[in-house]
Amino acid sequence: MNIETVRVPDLGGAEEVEVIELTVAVGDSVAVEQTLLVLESEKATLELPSPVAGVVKKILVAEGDKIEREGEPLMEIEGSEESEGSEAGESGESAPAEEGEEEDAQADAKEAPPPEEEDQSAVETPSAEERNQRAAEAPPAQAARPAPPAARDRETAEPTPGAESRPAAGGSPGAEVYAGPYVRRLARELGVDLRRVEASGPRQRILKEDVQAFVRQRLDDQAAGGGGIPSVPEVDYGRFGPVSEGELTKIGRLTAANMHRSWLNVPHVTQFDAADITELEAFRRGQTQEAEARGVKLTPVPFILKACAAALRDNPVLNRALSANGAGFVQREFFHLGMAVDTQRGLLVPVIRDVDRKGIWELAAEIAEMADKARAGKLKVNEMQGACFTVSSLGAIGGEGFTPIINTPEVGILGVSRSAVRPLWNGTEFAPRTLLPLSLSYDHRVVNGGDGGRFLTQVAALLADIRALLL
Ligand code: CAO
Repeated sequence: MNIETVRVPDLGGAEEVEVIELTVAVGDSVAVEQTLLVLESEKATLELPSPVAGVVKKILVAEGDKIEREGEPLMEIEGSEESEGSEAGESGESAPAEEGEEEDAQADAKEAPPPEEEDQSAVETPSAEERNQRAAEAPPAQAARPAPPAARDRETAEPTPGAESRPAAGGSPGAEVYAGPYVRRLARELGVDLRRVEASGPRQRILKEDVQAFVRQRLDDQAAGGGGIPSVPEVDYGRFGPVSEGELTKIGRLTAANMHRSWLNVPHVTQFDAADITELEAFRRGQTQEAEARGVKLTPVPFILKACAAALRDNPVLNRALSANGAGFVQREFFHLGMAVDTQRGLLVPVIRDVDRKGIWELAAEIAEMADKARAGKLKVNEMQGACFTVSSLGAIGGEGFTPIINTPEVGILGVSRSAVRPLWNGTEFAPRTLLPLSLSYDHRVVNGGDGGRFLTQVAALLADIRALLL
């Protein structure tokens, strides 16, 4: 068995290098060209490859160590039989010799192919001469993007085990990217998803420069108009007629930001239906005296909230929230409903808690109280938090339908428009019925059309026969 000493390569004029990452531990089996550690000088980073296949016997440095002398021993690797006879020599020899060649050294280190899975010993370690030759021939990092060799598909499907084939942080399993540990750490620190970075290294390997270029591009995009979305050109409206200017209210600014965020992030679908509320309206009118005695105005809104709570109970998908990483969900087991209130200062959404446990009169009183508080600017922060789903009623204002924007992180919102008496075919004739237009917007990442359809159909059915609300 041959012991290979891995040494600090030619530093190409750098005064000192730092060991920024050890990617193997004593006892690890390593393949030829597998990265052993990452060195960084002021100008470049260098992933030091193993000259042989074997087992790490000794590690003579620690992360953070600063090294000034070339040739200093870093690791000892006991070569396996297959790799003996390799002409690689000590890895320190394979680094570029001339000053100013750090970048080449990096390209050189990246140029070396990853070990083949079938027969690692079959991969020849290039001699120092070959390496320098390759480095000289290597295209600049950003200029050329070599086509992936055919073998890459296989590597993607069955990644080589070890540090270099770990999925990117936050990446989904199977979505492999090829990058060294230093690049992965850099990406983690900068919050860059490596799956979105275009690789310019050999075999689609992502280089440090690729991550930097990605970040630069993002910053440029943002400067050019917000996350890559083309900006709306500024217009001098005064050229076309008299104008005046004003400021959005604080609530208006918050609403704008929330709506924009929801619109950009959430794939909205809106479904429409109309509830036959003829019976509900007859019942409601029959309660006029009772309402006066209680001092509460009974509008359709409490019935709508109650129907939504029941439909949420029976269609729990609408009562979910997508988890932060998009891979799971939170199922709410409570039924707090937001209710959009139009105020002078802007749109406010107080939350009516535990709608499923409250009666119609109690809800009617609470809706009126919350709407008054909203209009008087007296809502407390906690009175606007914790909603599962929102109802936005424009019934008192008018309109036949609209497509409400979801109040994220909720996944559904019901828009209610103005009811009207319309002719409805009952099988033998057209009969005058009071129809209430409903529009349900939902987050299509969480809610499918079937879920949305069932939910909305149930809401309409409950409003058509409010006796079912008691069940
Ligand atoms: N169809 C027909 N009439 C309706 C109706 C409907 N869908 N909904 C309510 N009405 C009637 C009520 O019965 C009431 O009539 P009467 O005074 O004759 O009884 C009248 O409209 C006024 O109702 P209201 O506004 O006092 O009370 P409400 O319970 O209907 O609504 C609230 C309360 C807070 C939802 C409402 O006042 C409001 O602010 N709506 C605007 C919400 C909004 O801005 N949504 C858009 C958000 S997205 O930008």
